[in-house]
Amino acid sequence: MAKKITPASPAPKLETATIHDQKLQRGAGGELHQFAEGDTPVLTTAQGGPVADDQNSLRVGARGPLVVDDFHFREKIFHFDHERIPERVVHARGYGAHGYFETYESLAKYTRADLFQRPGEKTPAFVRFSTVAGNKGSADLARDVRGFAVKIYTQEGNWDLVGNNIPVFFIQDAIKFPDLIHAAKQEPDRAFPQAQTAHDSFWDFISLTPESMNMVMWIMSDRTIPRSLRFMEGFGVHTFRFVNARDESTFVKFHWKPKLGLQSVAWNEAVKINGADPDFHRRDLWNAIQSGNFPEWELQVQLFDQAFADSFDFDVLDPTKIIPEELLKPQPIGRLVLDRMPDNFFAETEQVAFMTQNVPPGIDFSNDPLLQGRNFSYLDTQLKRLGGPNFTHLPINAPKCPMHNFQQDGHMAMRNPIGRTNYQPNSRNEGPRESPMQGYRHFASEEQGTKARLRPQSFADHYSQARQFYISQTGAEQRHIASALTFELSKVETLVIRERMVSHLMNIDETLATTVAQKLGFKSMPKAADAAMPTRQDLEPSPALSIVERGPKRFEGRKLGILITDGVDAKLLKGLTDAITKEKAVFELIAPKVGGVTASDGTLIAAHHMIDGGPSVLFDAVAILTSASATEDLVNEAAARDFVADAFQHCKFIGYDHSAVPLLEKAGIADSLDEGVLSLPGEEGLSAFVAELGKLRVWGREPSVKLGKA
Ligand code: HDD
Repeated sequence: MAKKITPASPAPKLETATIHDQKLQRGAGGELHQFAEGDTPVLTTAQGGPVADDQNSLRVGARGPLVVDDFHFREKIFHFDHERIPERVVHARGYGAHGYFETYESLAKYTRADLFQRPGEKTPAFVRFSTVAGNKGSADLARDVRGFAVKIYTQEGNWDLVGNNIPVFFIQDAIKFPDLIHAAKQEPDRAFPQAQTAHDSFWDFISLTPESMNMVMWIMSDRTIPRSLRFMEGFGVHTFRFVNARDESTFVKFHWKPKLGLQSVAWNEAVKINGADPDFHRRDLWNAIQSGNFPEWELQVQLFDQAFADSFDFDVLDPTKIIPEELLKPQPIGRLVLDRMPDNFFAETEQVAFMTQNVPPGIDFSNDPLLQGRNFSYLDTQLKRLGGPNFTHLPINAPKCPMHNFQQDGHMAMRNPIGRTNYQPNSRNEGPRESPMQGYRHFASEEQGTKARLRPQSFADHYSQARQFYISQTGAEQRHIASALTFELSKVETLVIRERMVSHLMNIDETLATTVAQKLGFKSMPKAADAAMPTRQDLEPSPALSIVERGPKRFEGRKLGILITDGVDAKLLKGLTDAITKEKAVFELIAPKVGGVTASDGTLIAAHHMIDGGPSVLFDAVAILTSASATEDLVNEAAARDFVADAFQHCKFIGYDHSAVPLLEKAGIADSLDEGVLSLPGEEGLSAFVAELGKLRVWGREPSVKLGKA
């Protein structure tokens, strides 16, 4: 029997913690208890020495100099000075949550991966969502790709599926990643713009990189301004391999599908949310999980063999291409549920280290050159970020399965081997040995070729799928793409870059190109960009690519904002809030004063926000329940008028009672009421309103409010 060298037990749990200003202590099972009254622990230095005075530094005389004897002061300030670690070079702003992955059926036929063998088995998981370009403190609603990184702590090691909410990428070769990111982030001489691609460098690089055109369509679509992290898809992007116990391989693409469906905001709304609540996505995830509404995604896979790959119009190794779902239907294989927030943001969300190279036996890589380049980059970056090779000792990164090896020493080593033998083979019969049967076996693919810096011809079609994406969108979504391109290019000062971009659009869709050119004020159209391959006009639209087509058709998980005043009809308000709760949605009350209002029946109702603090952009739909006398004051408040006008402009459903009509008039919408503005009183009014909410937005209104027209 091999003797255990590295203790396999999980890293030690914190004994005490302070959460939300409460003093807490961990019990034996890891559960948190509040300290008993009168049982407050004594403050100590990091060396364990009890502290007598934490309010005043040591000095000579009341008004004299400080002295270096003050080891408590020096240690405290030293530690504070070193609190920050380098932020991630990309995906710096992120938010994480714990949960589990549950397997539906055994996938033994395709993969030997342990987590996919037993139906119903749950495996712990941690997910970190992020934006890409902005710094750690940037706002949540930046137009940007969202990272969707999943770490699953399987019994055969951690599996990191480090994906995005978009299934394609900008570039085909990892060697271009530093250029892409340099161009996207703040320009180096001026350090702006923050968290935005609307500047010369980004579009200069993009317009010189035709392979990015499919991704350009995705990032200019509403995918990059999601309403909630809970309402977006995730994708593994690359083609991977499943490998079964007989070492047979099946290609696989991974997709996360949100249970609550897809939803995005309008651009003008995103801009305002960033001001009203820069933590909008964080707060939303926090509130959902803390209130027991656990977000859930289904893991679906597109499985295919070499024959399918050979017959497909594009190269399955090209990360700028998808396999349309209509062509190859994704199969559901399990679900991911997020049910717990981290105890400590830094320890978990900040220190979590995702690495594409982390795959358990049964999951393998393909020859996608972007994936292979990533497999180098992530390990390297963790060393820089976390300061040494022992970052796997941090509880968030440590596997939750037994592990034994001879790795030792290094900065901050926590898991230290015991005993004399730290090598193998050894004649003492000590320590772990490799296992050809249990261990990871790389798929034995046959490879040959000339060593050279090459790009295959099968990667050369840069426009066909960009066109397919565009023609698969609804009219409203196509308008948003045109508006987004116009907005971004309007911030580009170099005219030739604007023209170069429009010349690419000519290869994607001529109407789109012309619309953007006109909105930018072009006097004439540029000629279409030279293309390595002509755009295929025969690709069928793929409805799966549209967010609106994939909408949830229900209000579950969404939030209604109800603007109330003194004298609000108590029965109507209760009827509405009950109906919303029944839909498994939530509501928040907005009032002139956060202290609340006195309702028609005399009850005092506290509000969640004052009107300035709860603009309608924070809600999926709004209702306005007032009394006639209070409305007289309300019409004079700019924030109240904006509340209504913005909700209308952002194509939201609006419910109102009759006394609110003067406010609708003052907000300038009374003359253009449509099927999305509904009168509430009466049971019929209420149920009609709540039923309509499932449509989420009245996009048909948009052309009349000229939303987003540049
Ligand atoms: Fe990356 C972080 C996703 C290409 C190099 N990447 C990072 C994160 C996500 C992705 C979600 C954040 C992980 C976290 O939350 O900690 N990256 C992608 C996707 C890509 C991609 C979906 C293309 C399909 N990335 C990519 C390339 C390279 C990198 C081609 C380098 C050659 N990515 C990194 C990195 C980061 C990173 C520099 C920064 C911080 C980190 O890794 O931990 O190594």
